[in-house]
Amino acid sequence: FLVAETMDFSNCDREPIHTPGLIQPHGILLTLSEPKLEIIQISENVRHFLGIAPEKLLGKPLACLCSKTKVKEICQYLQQDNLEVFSPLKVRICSAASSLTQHKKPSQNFTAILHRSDGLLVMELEPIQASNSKQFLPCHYLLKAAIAKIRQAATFNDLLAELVKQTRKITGFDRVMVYQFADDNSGVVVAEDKAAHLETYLNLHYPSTDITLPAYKLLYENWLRLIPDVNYQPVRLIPTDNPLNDTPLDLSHAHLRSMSPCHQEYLQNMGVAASMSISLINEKRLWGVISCHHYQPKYIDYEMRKACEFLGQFASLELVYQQAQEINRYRLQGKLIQEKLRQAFAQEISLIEPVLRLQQVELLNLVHAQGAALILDHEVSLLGETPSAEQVQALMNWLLAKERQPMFVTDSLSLLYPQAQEFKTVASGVLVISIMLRQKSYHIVWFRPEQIQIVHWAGDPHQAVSFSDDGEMRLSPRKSFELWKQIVEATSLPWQTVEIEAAWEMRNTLMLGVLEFSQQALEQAA
Ligand code: BLA
Repeated sequence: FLVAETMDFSNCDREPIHTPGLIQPHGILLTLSEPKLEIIQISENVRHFLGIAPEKLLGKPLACLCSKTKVKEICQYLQQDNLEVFSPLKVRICSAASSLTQHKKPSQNFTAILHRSDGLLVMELEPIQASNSKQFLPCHYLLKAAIAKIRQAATFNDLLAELVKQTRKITGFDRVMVYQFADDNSGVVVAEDKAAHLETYLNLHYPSTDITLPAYKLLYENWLRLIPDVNYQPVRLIPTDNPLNDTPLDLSHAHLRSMSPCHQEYLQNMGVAASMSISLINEKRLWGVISCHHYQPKYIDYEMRKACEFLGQFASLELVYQQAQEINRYRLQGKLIQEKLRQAFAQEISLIEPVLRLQQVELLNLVHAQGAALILDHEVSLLGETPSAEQVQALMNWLLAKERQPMFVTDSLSLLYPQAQEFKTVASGVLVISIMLRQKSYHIVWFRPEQIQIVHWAGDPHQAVSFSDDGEMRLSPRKSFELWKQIVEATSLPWQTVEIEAAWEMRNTLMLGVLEFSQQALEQAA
């Protein structure tokens, strides 16, 4: 077992999490040959569930565990291309097995989930718990109600809020979050629904290292992952290696796959006792996960898992739709601002006034900035959160000496211009549009704060997440957050393509204004 002190994090991305040779103990995993359906591998806990020594079952036909009719039914299923569509089967362990048992156990009902891996048929058996049938409403009614609510969401943020609320409602987890990935694979908690007594994780950021590349791959390939008891003892497969190729069985698509010790420790340090993750996929990219935490062990049966998986797929489509809507609304808002400006230019004789007369929020919202400076020759006007006029002037002198481009964009100014460290809290990111005409120069500079400031404004994360004794360990969200802070030091949120487009459009509008203005000046002079 790996411990934090001895772990070399740089190797994490190479950890073969898909071939642990181990499963979680809440079900039995067996591999079968085809077409004979002989047992090739079986998990050690078959002893616990059925009272049968695993070695006794190796090489035996599946029929020694269930009725011949059931085996026939399974053989029919195997004719289909996509086993997942026809899973699960209900399997009753019948008297045929009794000759193999050491301690007779009453027969039990299991859900059998089938898929193929490494040339073998993998069968996972999860016991059907009596309490499941007592569920007040059947799963699909709960799902239907949840989807109806989610569909009503009018904006992107409403959608996220409703998604966590409904997921928590149908599953009963203590905490449900939407964790969204950035382009660099770091992430932020963008929505949360939780039991009232828990502290919030909303707006907390984590570095990309908290989810390794193989883990991303598996989250992308499988819509759902359940760890019903984080503190479980892993169970061995007997034999560990697939005899067909003498390598550990690929468990990428096995529900029971044992989790990486890294992640186990992470969840333990967070105080989490059960976890479920549902992938959110946007245009073939892992956009985020619905991350569900419980502070007691919690099992979710296969039917409900399928319902949650469907919820994730539905939410993924809605996210894509709402995101496109949001961009449309944003573009429309940009157009209205440009129109206002054009009209103002037609009436004014000054160049700065029309822009200043825009409402301050409009000018800042145009590119989602916190501050802006307008510079006409050497005259500087400031709006919102900005460096001082002298600092802005010095920045422009540096920029103009360096390059005379119509546009300049960066989300980490101090890397290029070290003096920017002094004002990184308000201006780690800058977006500049410049017009230079007949010896006159005209610039708009938008400023964005260091990312970390945004988190502080949203609520101090140091206050938000506290841990008992092991708050010092690297594998905990607070330590992760510290790491993320170091990574994003003096960096703003990246400027998005639509925002850069909006700034460019603004430059075109200004250009027209400048030309009109100089035309008027020429006419007056004549
Ligand atoms: C997996 N880490 C994950 C997963 C999530 C996170 C969502 C996928 C979980 C799953 O498969 O069910 C991270 N979960 C978070 C974060 C929050 C959350 C950030 O709820 C915030 C609230 N993790 C580390 C380090 C390593 C690491 C240092 O912090 C590597 C050394 C690894 N994370 C790691 C691995 C997995 C993982 C290996 C895959 C676990 C597995 O499927 O076996």
